[in-house]
Amino acid sequence: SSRSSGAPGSGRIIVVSNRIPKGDVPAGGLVFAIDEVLTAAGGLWIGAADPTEFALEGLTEIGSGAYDRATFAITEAEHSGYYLGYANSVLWPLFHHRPDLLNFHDGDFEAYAAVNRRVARAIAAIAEPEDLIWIQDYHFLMVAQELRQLNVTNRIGLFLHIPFPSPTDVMALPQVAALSSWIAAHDVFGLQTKRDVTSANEMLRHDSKASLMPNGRWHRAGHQFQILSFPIGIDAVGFEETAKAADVPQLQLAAKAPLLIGVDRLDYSKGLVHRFKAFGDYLSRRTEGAPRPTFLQIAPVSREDVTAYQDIREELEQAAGSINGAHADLDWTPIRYVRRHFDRAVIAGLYRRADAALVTPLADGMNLVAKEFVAAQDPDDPGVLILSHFAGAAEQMEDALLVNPFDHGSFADAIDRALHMPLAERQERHAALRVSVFEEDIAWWTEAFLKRLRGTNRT
Ligand code: ADQ
Repeated sequence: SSRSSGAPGSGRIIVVSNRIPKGDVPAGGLVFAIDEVLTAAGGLWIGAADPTEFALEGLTEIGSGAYDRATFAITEAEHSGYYLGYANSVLWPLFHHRPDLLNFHDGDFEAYAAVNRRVARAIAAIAEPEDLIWIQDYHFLMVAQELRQLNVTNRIGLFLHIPFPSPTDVMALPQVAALSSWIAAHDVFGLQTKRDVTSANEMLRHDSKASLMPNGRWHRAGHQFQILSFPIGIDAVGFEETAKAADVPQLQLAAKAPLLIGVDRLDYSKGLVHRFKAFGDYLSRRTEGAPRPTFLQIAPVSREDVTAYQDIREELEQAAGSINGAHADLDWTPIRYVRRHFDRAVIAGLYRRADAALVTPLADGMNLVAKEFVAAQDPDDPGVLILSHFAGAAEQMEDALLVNPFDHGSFADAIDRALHMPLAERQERHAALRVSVFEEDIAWWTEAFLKRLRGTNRT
């Protein structure tokens, strides 16, 4: 159904994400990737303004240049219901296999729906028929459906950065009956892994209105849509350059002391308590006189206003204290737990300096730290990546030391193996990991998604 002024999808790209940089775009991370895409293709980036007392309709321009940036308004009450509530106390725990942490509050879903509706109205008011609409993440699962109700026929894609819930867990969502219609309103619903696609397909199989066609596309209520995996990557070349050039901060480690590193937002999905305990198990088994390892865990707090995040913080501090209490000596602190934020260059330099990385989430859409760590290594003398089976990254990174983070004994074995791995095996594993990190990088991801979205046909 081509229109007068060009085929659908040949126009601007309109990106929607909850977070939008208000000033300079920080190097690295998703916001950096979006900046790159829009700088090359032109378009508009829409994100949430800081909460205020009243929320006006429409968009406020906050910058223009190679592309435009604009914000939509949300009220303080909506921030609490939409962001802290439905997005981060319902969708986040559920999609990370933690239905036990679900926290339903009256009005939270209504706030989420209201914000999604306002975003949809703002987009509908400015979208040209050829524009591609690319929605980011779990904050906006209802925007596409709202757009369709406003008769917007543009190509609409969503990329979910977090895992898709299992068919059983998803039943804990009060809005589960509506979820498949939210998904079906997109042309392309993108997920991180094949495992996620399987879960989403499984859920849709229970929707009597949806049918999977022989070409692999879904059909529902007169429309076609696709559920596909696009594993997100990093700017591998840029990250490697940064790591090579980085000045490694003075760590004051004893000579020959092995360094293990972990870098995560402080989140219960990242498996930090299990990680600390597995490291504690490793220390308990360490033979007297063996080098004394240091585990540097960098974990800045996030979402401090959500109770589950306060709880995990306390639990982690307790675990660190008790392990250090049991093993520390006058000149040795086994766990260094740092809550600060650092420049990417510092993080990159620390990765390069480390002998092993512990990337061991209990659930994670992808986990970019695993990829950053590989990109940062010196190929001649690389560190070892210890990676959880439950990180989306495990699907592409089979040459890491894959671990089950719940099983502290085998996890401790993996730490031991990493710290004693012969150079030839380290090089071999790293070389294999490096191929996927550099080939399936952030540019590859963006291109793969946009190519699908452009090439799709809804009817
Ligand atoms: P996150 O849950 O935020 O992202 P992740 O993919 O690990 O998780 O990205 C974190 C980023 O923040 C990394 O680039 C890391 O270097 C950086 N970072 C963390 N702590 C830092 C600190 N103290 N100082 C500086 N930088 C720090 C979500 C999903 C993931 C998915 C991404 C992208 O939960 O599974 O990989 O989106 O899709």
